[in-house]
Amino acid sequence: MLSNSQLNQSESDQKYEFSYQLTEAQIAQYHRDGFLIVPGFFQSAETEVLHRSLITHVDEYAPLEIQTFDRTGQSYSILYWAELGDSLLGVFPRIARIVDGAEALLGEACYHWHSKICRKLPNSGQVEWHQDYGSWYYNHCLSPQLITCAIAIEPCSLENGCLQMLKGSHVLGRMEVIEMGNTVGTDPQRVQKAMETMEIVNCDMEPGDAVFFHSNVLHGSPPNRSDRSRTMIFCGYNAVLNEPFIREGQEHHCYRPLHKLPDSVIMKGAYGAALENKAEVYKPRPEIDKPYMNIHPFPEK
Ligand SMILES: O=C(O)CCC(=O)C(=O)O
Repeated sequence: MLSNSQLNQSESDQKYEFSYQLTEAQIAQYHRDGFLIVPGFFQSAETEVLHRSLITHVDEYAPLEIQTFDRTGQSYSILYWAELGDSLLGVFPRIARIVDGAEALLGEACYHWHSKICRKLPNSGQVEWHQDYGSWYYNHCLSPQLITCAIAIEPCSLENGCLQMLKGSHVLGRMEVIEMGNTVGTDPQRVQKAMETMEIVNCDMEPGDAVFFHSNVLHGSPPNRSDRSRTMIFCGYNAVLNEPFIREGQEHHCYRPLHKLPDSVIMKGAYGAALENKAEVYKPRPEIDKPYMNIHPFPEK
């Protein structure tokens, strides 16, 4: 465990302190559009720590990922975790600037829902258009008071399958999900109708850039048609008052106190072994998490 002295803000933290507080204008933009891009939310040196760790430990990390197949049979990889220990993966979702941003946008206190790393290898599949609450509804959250902060670990462009947001679509409310590939997406007829009047925004991002998005905003990403991988970390939060009203099967999503860490934690190296994540990683179980993610058994890698 980290010691209190590591957790406490100290004078040496000062040099890593920037103003990460979201402005009133940014908060208003989030409520209008359903998402908010924050360029340079992290320094590239910070995301590079994560990037290097994933490359160095790929042999431990890759078998813990699940493979998701899109409608065309192409796949991409996701690693999930819900518990937050002191490894790099456990520390990242506790960083103050992310948690404070999530709370400012939600307008209330939150706890960690789950996080994931989505890797789209060269020439890999698309993420179908969906709303996160389309699935999280089935995890027994009464309201869509959930938010995600996605941070680019590698450059993300249309060519390598960047995130795309349908601006303003969070106001449409939760839409039905249907089976696509071995996962689910929002009913394409509804997505197409929404696209007649709403703008698709490509989240062209450099490492360290972040996008906060509402759990009802329609989003997805096109296939990676390039020879460059596209890796992002997604940190998800739920309002404390919105924890699953049926706990059974959702124990990993129930409220746990969220111990925030100083913004300097990555640059100070105040985390445990880079990927002590075997204890933290959660593999969704098709019979319990349906239709939350993969609805067919996961092919073993
Ligand atoms: O990695 C992506 O492009 C999007 C991932 C996503 O939205 C999800 O897994 O819910």
